[in-house]
Amino acid sequence: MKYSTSVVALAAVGTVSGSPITTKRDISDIDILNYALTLEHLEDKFYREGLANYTQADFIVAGFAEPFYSNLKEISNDEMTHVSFLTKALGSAAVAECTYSFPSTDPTSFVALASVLEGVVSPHIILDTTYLTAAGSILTVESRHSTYLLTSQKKSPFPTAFDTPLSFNETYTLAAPFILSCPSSNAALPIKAFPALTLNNTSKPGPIASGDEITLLVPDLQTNGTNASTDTSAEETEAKGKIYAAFITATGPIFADAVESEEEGRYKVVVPQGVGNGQSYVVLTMCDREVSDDTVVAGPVVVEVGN
Ligand SMILES: *[C@@H]1O[C@H](CO)[C@@H](O)[C@H](O)[C@H]1NC(C)=O
Ligand SMILES: *[C@@H]1O[C@H](CO)[C@@H](O)[C@H](O)[C@H]1NC(C)=O
Ligand SMILES: *[C@@H]1O[C@H](CO)[C@@H](O)[C@H](O)[C@H]1NC(C)=O
Ligand SMILES: *[C@@H]1O[C@H](CO)[C@@H](O)[C@H](O)[C@H]1NC(C)=O
Ligand SMILES: *[C@@H]1O[C@H](CO)[C@@H](O)[C@H](O)[C@H]1NC(C)=O
Ligand SMILES: CC(=O)N[C@H]1CO[C@H](CO)[C@@H](O)[C@@H]1O
Repeated sequence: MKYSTSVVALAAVGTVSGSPITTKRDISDIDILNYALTLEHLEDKFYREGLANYTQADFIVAGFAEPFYSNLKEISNDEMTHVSFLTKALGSAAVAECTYSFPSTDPTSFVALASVLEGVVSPHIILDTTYLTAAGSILTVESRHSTYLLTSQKKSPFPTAFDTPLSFNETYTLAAPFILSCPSSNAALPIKAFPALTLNNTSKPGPIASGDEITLLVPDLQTNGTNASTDTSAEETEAKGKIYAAFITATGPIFADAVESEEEGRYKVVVPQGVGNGQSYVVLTMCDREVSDDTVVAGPVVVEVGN
């Protein structure tokens, strides 16, 4: 589970005066709670659908141990509780559930997607101390869900010493593909999704290791075989400059060249040394010194690394 550096940073700000950590604040507490609620709604609906789609017997046939189904019910119940907690805290400002589309088709792909979603959903910067406590206590439960789901898939329950910090907009980019539409009465949040980034598994089967070449695709930029010669949109122009792949880690991004192939929107990247095991988050960026919302071109995408 990716934790929010912001929550930790704020804990530091609250207790250590003259802390070097500064937090950019262009988003209100209500927006932040609604952002958290947006992600909790998505998780809540996902687990309820999964429990409706698959029976206990389905999970056993797929190789999950006997108590998995009842534990899944508990996870689902936790998400429902998070939704009602945040909805109550926000009162009439609370955003409502949206409509979603989840690509899982069987118990195994459902659990794999659950593991990705648990890594995505985390409460972020919440300044008010009341909310900070609540956010922290939601966070620890979500990370136990994540651990349980990883273990159930026979993966390492704690693959790295640090979890990955992502910005609001990067996190939202991972959630956005599952959100089809939201009620028009929901307040518009000051967040946006970057263009989607996907991984094409061209190399060997199994997890990806340092030194492997991977292909990253930006579907929005792909011209699908036709030459859009007159298209000079901002995104296309940006993509013409030098592009890097940044593997985001808690100790800072690790950059690699992203070489665009003849076909637009396809980038070849050699996975750099030093990327931790487990779910790694990769963005395409215009800069090889830092990753910020001003430099990200597309992504993140989750890449499973096993060195
Ligand atoms: C549940 O099944 C429906 C109908 O097949 C499908 O559209 C939906 O994506 C499934 N949801 C999950 C979480 O597996
Ligand atoms: C996220 O994107 C929105 C919309 O472009 C922008 O206003 C906001 O500043 C971004 N968030 C951060 C933390 O940069
Ligand atoms: C993904 O890679 C395979 C194997 O190289 C290739 O046949 C396929 O066209 C690629 N898919 C996309 C969307 O680029
Ligand atoms: C890549 O391929 C491996 C093995 O073929 C598969 O287990 C993994 O899920 C694939 N990853 C993605 C992101 O498609
Ligand atoms: C697109 O344009 C390039 C450069 O002019 C050319 O080499 C390529 O064959 C064109 N592709 C298609 C599908 O027309
Ligand atoms: C520019 C364009 O039309 N891109 C499309 C190419 O195909 C992908 C996958 O089908 C679409 O997602 C893109 O929108």
